[in-house]
Amino acid sequence: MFKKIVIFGVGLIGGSVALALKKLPNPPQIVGVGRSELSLQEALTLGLIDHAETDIASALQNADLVLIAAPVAQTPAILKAIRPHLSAQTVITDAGSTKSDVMAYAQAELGQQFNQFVGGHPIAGAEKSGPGAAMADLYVGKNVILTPAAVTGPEAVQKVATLWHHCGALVSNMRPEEHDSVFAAVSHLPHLLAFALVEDLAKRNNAELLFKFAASGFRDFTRIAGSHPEMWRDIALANKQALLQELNMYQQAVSEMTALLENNDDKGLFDLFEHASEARNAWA
Ligand code: TYR
Repeated sequence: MFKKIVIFGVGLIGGSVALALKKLPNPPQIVGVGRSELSLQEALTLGLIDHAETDIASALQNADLVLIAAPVAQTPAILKAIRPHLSAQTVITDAGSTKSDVMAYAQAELGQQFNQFVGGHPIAGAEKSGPGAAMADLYVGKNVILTPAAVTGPEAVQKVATLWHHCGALVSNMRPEEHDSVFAAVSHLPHLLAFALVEDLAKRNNAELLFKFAASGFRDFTRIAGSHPEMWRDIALANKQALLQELNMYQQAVSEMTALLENNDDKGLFDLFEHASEARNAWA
């Protein structure tokens, strides 16, 4: 089905798609485009891509699909650059963690060809980044959310769903706003909290001592604080409204916990821990 795929951003996310596609019986040609010459060279050396291309026109020639896998704030510039070279056959999708902003950018930048764009978000990743972190099985059994618009062509949605099925993922659809409020709660908030906790400790005079004795609980809570700073800056700003609401609710939760502790409310603390523990264990 795919003969040529162009990936903007061949890091952990784009590179893992490339590696998964390379395992197909008839793998497509994979062209990488990116800001960093170094990353593209690494992607070539690792065999993630067949070509690194700096000329967008030749990259897009006869492309079946373009995947944008760069930090979300780069999306408008990438769409602007590809628009003049986009044929009616090329489907465009992205892997950004926020969807309302990306859908608005696509509508603004692609005009008539907005119907060839399908917003996407693979719910998979790691705190590691770059081409060297790519894994062929990153998406196996993982969810991918697509956010087609009313005007999106059904064949375009089908093509993007097929791309992710090739990677072993489970595909479902959501409205962009619903997507952004769900992921503000279960992904964006926890990432911000992890960054905040690590930063709070790292700034202290005795940080060295603290980190020396931090163990598995700290490791589990803060793994995602090792994530890509630019990617998370862009996500935080793109999903600012939903995130501010989540931070607000979390602050209330922390206040309630503080009050229970100040009041030596042993029953209150136990009930809260029991309820949360049951919810966590029922999920995982
Ligand atoms: N950073 C997350 C982890 O390490 C993965 C992830 C990040 C998934 C962003 C989705 C996403 O939008 O587990």
